[in-house]
Amino acid sequence: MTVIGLGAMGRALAGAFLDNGHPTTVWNRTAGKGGELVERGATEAATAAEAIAASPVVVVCVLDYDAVRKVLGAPEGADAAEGSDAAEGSDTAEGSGTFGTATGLLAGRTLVNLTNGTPRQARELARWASARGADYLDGGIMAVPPMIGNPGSLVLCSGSSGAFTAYEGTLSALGAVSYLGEDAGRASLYDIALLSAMYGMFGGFFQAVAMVGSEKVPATEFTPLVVSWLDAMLTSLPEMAKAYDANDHSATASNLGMQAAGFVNLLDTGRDQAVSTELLEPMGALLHRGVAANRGGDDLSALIDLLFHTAPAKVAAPAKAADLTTTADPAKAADPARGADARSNDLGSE
Ligand code: FVH
Repeated sequence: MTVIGLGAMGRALAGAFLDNGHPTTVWNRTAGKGGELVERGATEAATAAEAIAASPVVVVCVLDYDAVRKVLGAPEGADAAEGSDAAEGSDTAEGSGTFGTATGLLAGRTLVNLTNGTPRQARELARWASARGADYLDGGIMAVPPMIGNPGSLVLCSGSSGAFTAYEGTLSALGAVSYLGEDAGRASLYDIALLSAMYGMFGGFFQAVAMVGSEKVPATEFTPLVVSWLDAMLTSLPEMAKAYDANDHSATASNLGMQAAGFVNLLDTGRDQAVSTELLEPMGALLHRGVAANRGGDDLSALIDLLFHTAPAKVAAPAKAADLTTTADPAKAADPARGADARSNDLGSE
């Protein structure tokens, strides 16, 4: 294995490969981060090119796609996708000193990019890699570095099914691995969606702590209540998902109109307590839009419809829960062709 990028996550990935007995070559832009891994048996390459040349599988985990492109010598945007770039066989934008001549070395190798990015970036890089004879797998790591290789770590993968079949076992050193199909952008889409849910939760927590903090209630005293309340609310998500997929938001014990009226109190209390309402305002506006769109009698899940700028033609069938928690069989990959009938969303004031 080769691991490019030795930040907190790259070091954890390389460590897990070593722990599982995979000979591992590492490289990082700034020297000096591979010491502990070398002590554990890794080989440190002098350039990115040398690292790529060392292994059939090259895992890249750097800050963002700009960094990926610099490391691989891939141009940005359409040029990257079309494969008519000037970088082929030449040095990267950063010159040959640290990076080496990387692009021409990818042919016949599998590039596994675990850097966070957008579905569009993943698809462009997949086309760029494919034009250079490399198999491409994109991955979303649903774990923080200490979780890598331990229970609870999940890596979402999509892209080349051949590469996934060949290296699923190797990648499982990192945790459970779930394959989401040939579309290289799918893993990133799921990753971004899950992070969206996570940031919503953290935002709610920050607001709650600030709210009670305005009267000097310690966060540590209040947080157990937040945790048990969120635990209870989490149980409503599968029902909301069912309502959304069925386009039937009628079953409700807590209708949207009632919630819109109550939400005003969250904003007013923030103002009274001198706590910013910037995290709350978007949800308040969406609730208001729901009421304006005559959805006040519906369940809160009706708000999901309002988030689309254009009505989605199809909604892909949901993956089975098992697909996301266990090492998946490619045959079980989510298939957009299984999509439900076209939805007739009321887009409210959109
Ligand atoms: N850490 C986490 O909690 C999350 C968990 C989920 C997945 N993310 C994503 O993983 C990618 C790497 O994150 P990281 O935690 O390793 O990040 P850092 O510790 O900040 O290390 C950044 C590495 O990227 C290298 N780098 C930055 N810019 C460039 C560049 N222009 N060319 C080459 N390499 C570059 C940096 O190198 P250096 O600064 O040491 O020279 C580090 O190796 C990321 O996509 C997360 O979203 C992590």
